[in-house]
Amino acid sequence: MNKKQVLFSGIKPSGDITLGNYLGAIKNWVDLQNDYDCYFSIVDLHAITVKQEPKDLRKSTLEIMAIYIASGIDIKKSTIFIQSHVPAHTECSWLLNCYSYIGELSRMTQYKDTSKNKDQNVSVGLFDYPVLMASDILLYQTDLVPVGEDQKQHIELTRDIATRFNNLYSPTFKIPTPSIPKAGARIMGLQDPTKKMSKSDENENGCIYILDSDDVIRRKINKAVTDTVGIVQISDDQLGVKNLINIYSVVTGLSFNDIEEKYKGKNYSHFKKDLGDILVAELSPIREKANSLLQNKDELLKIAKENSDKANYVAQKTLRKMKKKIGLISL
Ligand code: AQP
Repeated sequence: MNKKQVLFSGIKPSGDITLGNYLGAIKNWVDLQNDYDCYFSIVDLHAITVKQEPKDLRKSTLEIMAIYIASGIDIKKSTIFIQSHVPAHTECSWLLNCYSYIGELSRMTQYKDTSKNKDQNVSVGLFDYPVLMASDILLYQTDLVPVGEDQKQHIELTRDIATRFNNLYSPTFKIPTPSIPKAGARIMGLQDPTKKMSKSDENENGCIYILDSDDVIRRKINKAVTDTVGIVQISDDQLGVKNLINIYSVVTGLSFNDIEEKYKGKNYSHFKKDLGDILVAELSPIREKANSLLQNKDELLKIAKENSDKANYVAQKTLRKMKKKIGLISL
């Protein structure tokens, strides 16, 4: 039997998980886990590149873990672990820092966007985030990295760093390929459809959170920004409606055409009511299961421990290889 290819992906616990994280990442992972040897991490070390309240960080970390499992990630098939439980990530990151250039990191769009309004309080960690991300990926000899469109540049950088290291020494890392889902690649904010839906958005009405109650989901969809055109159609002049159609399509599997056809002659409130129902049907079983898992924190921590042992084993193997090639003496 051929060995399965390796897949790595993760979400950072920088707030409550949104519909964007779910449709752009988790939902796709559930299908991919049958064909790949998957590592799904809760990347807490990435979260602290911007300020986090310790109690919120702890809460979000466990919530993400519960949401992964509740969404259908099977711990018998996939490895779900908390990044800081595998010290190889930080060690590898230091080593790779020495093979990464300030110029290439300065070109990262996400860094430029996140640091824009922060002036002197931008941490070195925020700047260096892509090198830690490269470490996350390369330690597992990853073939495929499913990410949203916004992360593509970081995967390209990972490939550059890995190729540079391989050429300098000898083949050490697999060169990973990004996989951008066609649908759900970019879910936009409900209040500002020119910006992607983000956990850290200060306007709660802009995001649907996976643990939102049914009423809140329906209310947020009802309040979502639309326009005065009044036609349910895909148009770049109707960004709010376009985003809602995209969400509808990713959840139901219906094409944009099917949806336009279905809502011909119907008003936005009719369309929004249906979309609210569709999202409630998708998310409420996940919320209920996640909340029930969160009742038993010890069990979640036990899963985290077992899975991090597995991740540690694989990551250490790559790290040892790196150190040897660099010329570091091992005991
Ligand atoms: N709006 C989105 N549409 C589609 N995919 C998205 N992802 C995030 N937002 C959307 C995908 O979710 C995965 C995990 O993301 P992350 O938490 O590691 O980082 P992020 O992309 O920075 O997520 P947020 O929600 O925007 O967090 P904050 O606000 O803290 O920066 C990735 O695959 C991402 O593409």
